[in-house]
Amino acid sequence: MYEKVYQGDTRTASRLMRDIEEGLPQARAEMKRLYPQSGKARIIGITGSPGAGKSTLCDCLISHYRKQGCKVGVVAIDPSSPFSGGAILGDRIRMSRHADDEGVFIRSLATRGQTGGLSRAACDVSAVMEAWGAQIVIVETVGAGQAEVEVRRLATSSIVVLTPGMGDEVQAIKAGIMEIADIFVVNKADREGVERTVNDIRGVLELLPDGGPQVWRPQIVKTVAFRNEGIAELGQALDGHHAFMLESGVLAKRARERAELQLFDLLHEHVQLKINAVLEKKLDPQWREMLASRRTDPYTLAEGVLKEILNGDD
Ligand SMILES: Nc1nc2c(ncn2[C@@H]2O[C@H](COP(=O)(O)OP(=O)(O)OP(=O)(O)O)[C@@H](O)[C@H]2O)c(=O)[nH]1
Ligand SMILES: [Mg+2]
Repeated sequence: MYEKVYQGDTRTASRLMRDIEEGLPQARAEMKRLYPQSGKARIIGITGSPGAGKSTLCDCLISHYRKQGCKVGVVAIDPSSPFSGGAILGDRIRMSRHADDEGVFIRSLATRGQTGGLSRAACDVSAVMEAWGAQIVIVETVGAGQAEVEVRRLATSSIVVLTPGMGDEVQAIKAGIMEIADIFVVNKADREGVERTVNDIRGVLELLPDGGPQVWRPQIVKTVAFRNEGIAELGQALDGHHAFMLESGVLAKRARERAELQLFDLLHEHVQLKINAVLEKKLDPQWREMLASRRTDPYTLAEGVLKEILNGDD
């Protein structure tokens, strides 16, 4: 029922994504079927502070890869902040020139505050995009926090976007928060203070221990995204990183880790659903009262819930 996904039908692909989110068995069966074919797309993560220019860069990269004849999927992660509605809307507008392009597939995802939930969802979405034909999947998240870390695990190349005059952020890199970048983009290079920011990043990178030829040295690229400047260089840096990942065997290693993580996330989700179901039954007003008045204790209750889950009477 999802055959059209493989012919590049965007609507069917969207439906499959929705159905898998809703946990429909036929969607899960389809994911099992397409899994062996997936895992070949390049997944480019873009993170950075709000307003750094991630969506604009994303738009530039879409054009860059479309010119090379690649189909491109974009996953925009909604940080579920009060601003996110606007941000996502803005993203859609900024990328709207690709809206009618059948070779571009843009999809927003909401974070649900649950560990692993986001990477699980992003994993599924990018697998479907791949089945739909995407050779490149770009994942945009607002920097800082769990979402960023989770997306990093999914990406084959990670871009962290900085802008001039972000002294504090470079400090954050120093503190290790952003040591995760494969490529640093200093966007808004039309503004004052670019060289200072570049030098600050360079200074931090010099502090990294030389890990030898098996360890990638992060690169720095300057861009003016809204004028499409520096995008060819960024494309080159991305190609360079990808080639390095292939040759060094890191790509294969990351793919293994990703598959294990996906297994872990899925199991986590299954178990969580079971816990919720049992708790819903067990935690009636009487139990709540007993717990509150300490006539029973959470230890005993947890053991009881666990027993019920293990007996698997669902
Ligand atoms: N001066 C300057 N402005 C830019 C540049 N690139 C993007 N902008 C502008 O910066 C603003 C934010 O750009 P976005 O691409 O929405 O940034 P973002 O990081 O996706 O923002 P959020 O998704 O809201 O976190 C927009 O008004 C862009 O036009 C640039 O190179 N120079
Ligand atoms: Mg954005």
